[in-house]
Amino acid sequence: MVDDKLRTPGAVRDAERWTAHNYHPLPVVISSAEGAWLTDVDGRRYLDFLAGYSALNFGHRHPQLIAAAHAQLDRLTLTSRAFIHDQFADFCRELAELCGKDLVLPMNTGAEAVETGIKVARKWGYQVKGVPAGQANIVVAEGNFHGRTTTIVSFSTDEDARADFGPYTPGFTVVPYGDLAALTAAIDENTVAVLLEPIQGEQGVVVPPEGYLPGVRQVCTERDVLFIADEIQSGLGRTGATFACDHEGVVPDMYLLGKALGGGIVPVSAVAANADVLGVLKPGQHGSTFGGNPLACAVATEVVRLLATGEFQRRSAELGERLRAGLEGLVGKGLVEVRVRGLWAGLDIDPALMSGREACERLAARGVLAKDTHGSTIRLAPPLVITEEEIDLAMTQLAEVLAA
Ligand code: IF1
Repeated sequence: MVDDKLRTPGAVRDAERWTAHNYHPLPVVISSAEGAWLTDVDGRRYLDFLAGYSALNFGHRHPQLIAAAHAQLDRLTLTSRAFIHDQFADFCRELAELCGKDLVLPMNTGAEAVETGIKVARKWGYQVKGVPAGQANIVVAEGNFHGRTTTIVSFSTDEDARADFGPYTPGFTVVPYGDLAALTAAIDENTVAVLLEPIQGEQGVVVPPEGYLPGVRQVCTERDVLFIADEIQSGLGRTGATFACDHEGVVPDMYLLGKALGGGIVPVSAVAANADVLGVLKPGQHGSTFGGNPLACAVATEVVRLLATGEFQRRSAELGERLRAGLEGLVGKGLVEVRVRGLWAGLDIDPALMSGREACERLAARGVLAKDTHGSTIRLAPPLVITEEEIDLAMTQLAEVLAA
């Protein structure tokens, strides 16, 4: 018997009472999880098709990641960067090698990696490119999502994310996403960087036109502008490759990484770039209390080793085709459009049928957890450990929700 109405356990009311209402969570109270499965306080199980917004690419509590965390917890958890620790070099070297870059700068959240990228690009602009002091500008895309700091929301085009947080940080030019001519026209002599998601996540998994990313790469090279790829959500296996940029053979000047880099255990983010870029930073010019801490490095090094085999990227590519087939079979049966890259999909539901939120509530009542982005769009991003049967199960439930 499918319980079509989600009960609102006492724990939901309690949470609502004691927290700021900056989220509108589904009324589901999770108490444990393993792999792609969650269990709530009443013992009901759910298939996780959000995976922490792609922070759980390796599933909940991946044994190798948990083991790395346990081992480090029993040895050393924090030193600050005032000293070095024995996990630091391996993490930075192995991540730099995965990225094909000289250097890594570890931080904690995705927004901190984005802020680091912005600061480094500006300093590089003044000290290397020769942009006049205070004149640096960075080209960004409409529909971007790069985090929630006041500087990052300064260039957001989402009013919910931006309104009433001014005064805003200047120095950003917004152009339509996917429009190479508009981006090229926006670059002037003071442009120090182009900052883009290779696929826009929060916008609903928007894949740019073929050739766009190579075009951006070329114009940045020609105009001596840094190409900064925000791979915080799209990276680390999600799209069927190590990085979303890989699909078109594009190598950015800076990779911004986060989410899954922490293995779903600790916040870990990082900027990877060559020495001519990250080398502009001198001691005392940037930092973070927890950035590169021993626990974070121990877990993230294991994440990099999981990715080094290519197994997760292959799974994402192969199973992504099953996800694509399942979703494309629902176009015209409640779905208007689907966008899929690896195990990452954006679905536009017929607005006349229901909102994305309503679809997610009905999916949750049927044991599948997902999240709406805007309006009638929902994003699916299961852990990369998902199986064919679990994908089929989720597709069956989605079909029934759309048909109800
Ligand atoms: C929320 C979604 C939103 C990101 C990209 C940087 C960051 C994110 C491409 C910042 C973070 C999270 C934030 C979370 C919901 C989720 C999200 F797209 F993933 F669904 F909001 F757009 N670059 N995305 O996606 O990383 O500082 O959060 O570690 O804020 O509601 P963070």
